[in-house]
Amino acid sequence: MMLGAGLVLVVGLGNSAKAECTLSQRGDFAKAGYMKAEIEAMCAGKPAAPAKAGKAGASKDGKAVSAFRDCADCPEMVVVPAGSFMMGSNDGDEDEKPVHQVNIPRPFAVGKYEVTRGEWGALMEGGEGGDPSPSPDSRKPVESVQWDDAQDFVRRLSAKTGQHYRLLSESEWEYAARAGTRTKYSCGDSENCLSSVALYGASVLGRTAPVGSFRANAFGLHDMHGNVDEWVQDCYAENYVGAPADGSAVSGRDPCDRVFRGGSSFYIPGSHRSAFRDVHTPGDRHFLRGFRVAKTL
Ligand SMILES: [Ca+2]
Repeated sequence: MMLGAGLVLVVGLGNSAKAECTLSQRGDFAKAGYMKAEIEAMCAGKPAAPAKAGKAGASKDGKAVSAFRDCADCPEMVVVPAGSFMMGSNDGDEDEKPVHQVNIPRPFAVGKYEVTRGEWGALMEGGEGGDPSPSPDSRKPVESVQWDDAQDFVRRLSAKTGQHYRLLSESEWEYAARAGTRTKYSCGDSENCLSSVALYGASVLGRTAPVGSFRANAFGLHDMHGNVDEWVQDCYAENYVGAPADGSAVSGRDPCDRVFRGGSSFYIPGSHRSAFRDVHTPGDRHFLRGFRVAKTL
């Protein structure tokens, strides 16, 4: 297992969790725009403050990204603009080819963060599935979520709000992760930059960070790289021959193997590339796998 440069977050288990940050991690928080008192709070295991508008949450034109919620306990959402991008990579795995253009025809909303334990618990009380991490921190991402669990969550969220919530399609996810870039990561090609936007190479005790602990991409989205893997809607196809070019999800026989994206905190940097794909059966429940929601506008 490759260890990220200085990004080991050491957290004790149990309700008396004690957290410490390395100097390097404190530096990453500072670069992400957090003030000293906020960094101390986060390193003491308290929830992360919201991203800094105009810094972590700035759009490419420098304007602050606005976020919204449809209810007090609902995930915070960011509007992603329509646009086109080149999906895939010629420098990655075979299933990332061929590189092809995808057109996202209209804006849609994306969860600013991975779905958190708090959001999961508020909506899924009495529901099936989901096994939040042993950390008591409600701002950490929910883990051990089956693809079917995620579907249940978006169904309930849609019913509660009267809005159309869903998972992202795989192409929407890559579009949102790239945020206008064609580099390996949203911040560039280097592992050094990855450490400013993602928790990766973590220790077993500090395996996830509160959402929003790292710098947002140009769309104002946090943790697209790292922290927990994120289920998307699509059935897995072994390459992009004949793949949808309009942002829609790949459908197939149900059940089919489902795609997840972004890499988790245990993975090596190459697994956090914007183009990297992973797949499992929809009933698989892995402790570093969660999701984020999308909303059709
Ligand atoms: Ca993630």
